[in-house]
Amino acid sequence: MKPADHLADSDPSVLPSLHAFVHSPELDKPGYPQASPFKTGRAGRARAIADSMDLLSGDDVEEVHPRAATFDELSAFHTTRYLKELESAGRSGAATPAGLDMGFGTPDCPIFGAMYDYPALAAGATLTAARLVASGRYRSAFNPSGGFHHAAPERAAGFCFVNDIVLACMELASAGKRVLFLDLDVHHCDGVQDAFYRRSDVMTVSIHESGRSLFPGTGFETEIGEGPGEGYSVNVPLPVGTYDDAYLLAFRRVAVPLISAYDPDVIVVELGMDGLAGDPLAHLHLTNNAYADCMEALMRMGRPVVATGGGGYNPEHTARGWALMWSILCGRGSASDLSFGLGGVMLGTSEWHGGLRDRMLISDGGRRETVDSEVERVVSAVRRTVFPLHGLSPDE
Ligand code: OKP
Ligand code: ZN
Repeated sequence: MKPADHLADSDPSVLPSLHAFVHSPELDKPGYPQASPFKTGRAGRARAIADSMDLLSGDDVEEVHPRAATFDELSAFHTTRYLKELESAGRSGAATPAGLDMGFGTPDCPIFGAMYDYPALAAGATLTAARLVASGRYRSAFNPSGGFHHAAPERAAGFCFVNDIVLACMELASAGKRVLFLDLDVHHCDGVQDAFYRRSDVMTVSIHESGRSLFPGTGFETEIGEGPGEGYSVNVPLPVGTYDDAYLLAFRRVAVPLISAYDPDVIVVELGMDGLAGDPLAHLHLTNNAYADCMEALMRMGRPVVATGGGGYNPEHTARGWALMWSILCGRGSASDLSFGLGGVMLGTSEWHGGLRDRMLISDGGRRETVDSEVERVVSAVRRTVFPLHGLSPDE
């Protein structure tokens, strides 16, 4: 089929109607050391906000408790010696020289008691989400405790010890699915991109703050995949100060046409909330409306969706953002927006009488022009190099 045949949204009536929120109280237990900016409590907070808005009840919603991924399951991507070092560092509280080489004991990936168990459970939750969706009975499944996109087969990095996303994408691809991975975290998904750089059965699309100003320093528009994977790794690096409309332009002009042309069986999306304005680790200027608008467009593409959390270092804004993401994933986005502040039935129970969306943020004129011209440059560059590989025209 020609790409143009896929530009229309598929008929949503053929999609299954169940939605799974994958979480368990065990994932709320303290994980990383106090001093780490990575707060595992965000998922439970998101769950509590969603619950307070009745977004976890009804015939079409299930709360699913995951089990930990087994050593064998983790070995699908990570090496045995890495997993053994991870296990023993957690148990003994110290890394061997080999463990230090694997990235343990850095400020981002410190040694702590749960450094094997927590990532194994988080990965089990993402695998559970992927399996629910692969069963054909679920429209969406969300593990807010997932999204560890930096971990490599034999290396921990950027708070990530086990790459749950790679494991889930591998499993979906092994089941014969055409997988689209979309990464909306403010950091480039280097671990996921590297895993599939030479493959065309998993396409990765990452929209992030440029590696010129942010960790991990990769994800430039020139990285487009290699060999059989050429055109199947896509990067949209954004400048400091990128605001909602500029972000949405990148999403609409790059991600949407490419996803339509790729025609995936399933979409996996990483929903790091660290692009929000004021995030202590990054420098974009987004509101959660940008993430919400992207997710609504993604849902309209009519494919089942596996969603994970990710970064987000203002815990309260991140939790509210994930509750908002869940409202869209479970098909109640606009309803949960409108039922508040209007004397709606949920008024008595909700923590969020004003709805989950942020106020708009206005970006000042000078800053805006600088951002616009850089975003336009990057968007045209990606369209010029990647679009023709998918039978798409770079211009209009
Ligand atoms: C993880 B995720 C420099 C410190 C950089 C890394 C942040 C990792 C973010 N060595 N810290 O993508 O939100
Ligand atoms: Zn991040």
